[in-house]
Amino acid sequence: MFIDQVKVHLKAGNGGNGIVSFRREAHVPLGGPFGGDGGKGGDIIFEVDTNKSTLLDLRYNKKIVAENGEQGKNKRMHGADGRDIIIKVPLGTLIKNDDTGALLADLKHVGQRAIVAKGGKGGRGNCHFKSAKNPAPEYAEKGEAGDDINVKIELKLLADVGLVGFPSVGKSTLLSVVSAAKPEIADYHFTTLVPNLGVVKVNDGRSFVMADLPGLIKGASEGKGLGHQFLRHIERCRVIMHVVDMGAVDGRDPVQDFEIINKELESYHYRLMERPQVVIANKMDMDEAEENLKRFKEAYPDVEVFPACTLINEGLQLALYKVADLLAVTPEFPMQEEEEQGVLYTFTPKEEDFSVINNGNGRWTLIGPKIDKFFEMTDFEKEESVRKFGSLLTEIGVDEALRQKGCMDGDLVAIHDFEFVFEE
Ligand SMILES: Nc1nc2c(ncn2[C@@H]2O[C@H](COP(=O)(O)OP(=O)(O)OP(=O)(O)O)[C@@H](O)[C@H]2O)c(=O)[nH]1
Ligand SMILES: [Mg+2]
Repeated sequence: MFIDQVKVHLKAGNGGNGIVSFRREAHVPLGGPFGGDGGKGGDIIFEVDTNKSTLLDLRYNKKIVAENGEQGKNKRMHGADGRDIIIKVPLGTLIKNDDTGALLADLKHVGQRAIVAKGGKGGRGNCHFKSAKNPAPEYAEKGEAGDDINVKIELKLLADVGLVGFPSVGKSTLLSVVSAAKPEIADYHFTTLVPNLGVVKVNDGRSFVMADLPGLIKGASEGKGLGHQFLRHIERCRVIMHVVDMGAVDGRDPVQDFEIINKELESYHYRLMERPQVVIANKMDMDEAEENLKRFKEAYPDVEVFPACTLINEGLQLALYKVADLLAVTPEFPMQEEEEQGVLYTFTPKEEDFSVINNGNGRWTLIGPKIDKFFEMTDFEKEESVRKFGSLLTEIGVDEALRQKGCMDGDLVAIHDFEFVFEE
């Protein structure tokens, strides 16, 4: 089974602690602070590797942990930085924060790298805190914690051209004769479970990446067959090569086939029908092929068709020129996430449940979406409901937060127009 989605927990290295130490040497009576800084925690970096085509290696690696920075050393020496971890992924990999859904990296260029989980900074040793007032500081900073996130890694195949059609129409055969790819070819349906990529070189020197995709069937856009999970791989293809079996080897009607597949592309929500199509009339060596092609042309007079016999690589060169021409004039289609997200490589901070505002004179205000929600759900006429409201606030940490900010017994806390007296 083709792995195109994996969830992994990433823990970047923590920064090492700075240390407290003092210079003690013979003949140096007042040796000052001498504690060094902690090292930086290791980052977790994702990098495009064009030799990879699946996320398979990540499947068994549920948690990836980068090394922590070492703590600082005496004599102002830095602790060693934690080693970074570099995870190689195929071109076209998307990494999302699994908790918030935010897109963290969109790896679509050869050699591209993205730091997805950042290691913590090392804490400063006490040698940094010396001042006239405090010539011998007894404290040092702790290291910063490294990012700790759950990510969802998705692979969207990155091909310029996608081969689309019913099962067994000869998509993989086509890819195998125009590129060095060696996909499995057989006369049973759904031979291709994993999309294969091949680099196609046209005789005039132009080249592009082609993907053979698993066969589509009627209802694929609603999840039937294997089509559904792979339709989204077509999203990034700029041109579609639509292969039709003119030999009608499986007993279907090629005229209908063409319409059914286009309907599926249309029903899928990624505007797949907006991509230009190059139509291949395959298996022209079969007896009924000529007759079917004639009917096909009558049914779709405006569609340019390239008759071919992929088995012996016949009739494909013109179609490949056509693809290269179309690629030259067809821009990339923005993907759904990009349109929604706008910005890439952003971390969305977790939304706070509430905030505490100090109004002075022992008066405080609480605001925030969770508080509003509880507030709306509470009937302030009923004692029990009010009590429940109180315990919900405690549950999300309101008491603790108020106390931390300096709220004292007897202070007044307001939520909208409701006020209560704070007591421990
Ligand atoms: N007669 C004839 N048979 C062909 C031709 N091209 C491919 N075939 C045969 O058609 C069968 C299916 O070919 P594949 O290339 O595996 O078809 P596919 O579209 O990739 O099929 P799936 O991966 O199952 O969707 C194989 O038995 C091929 O040998 C052709 O031009 N003529
Ligand atoms: Mg195939």
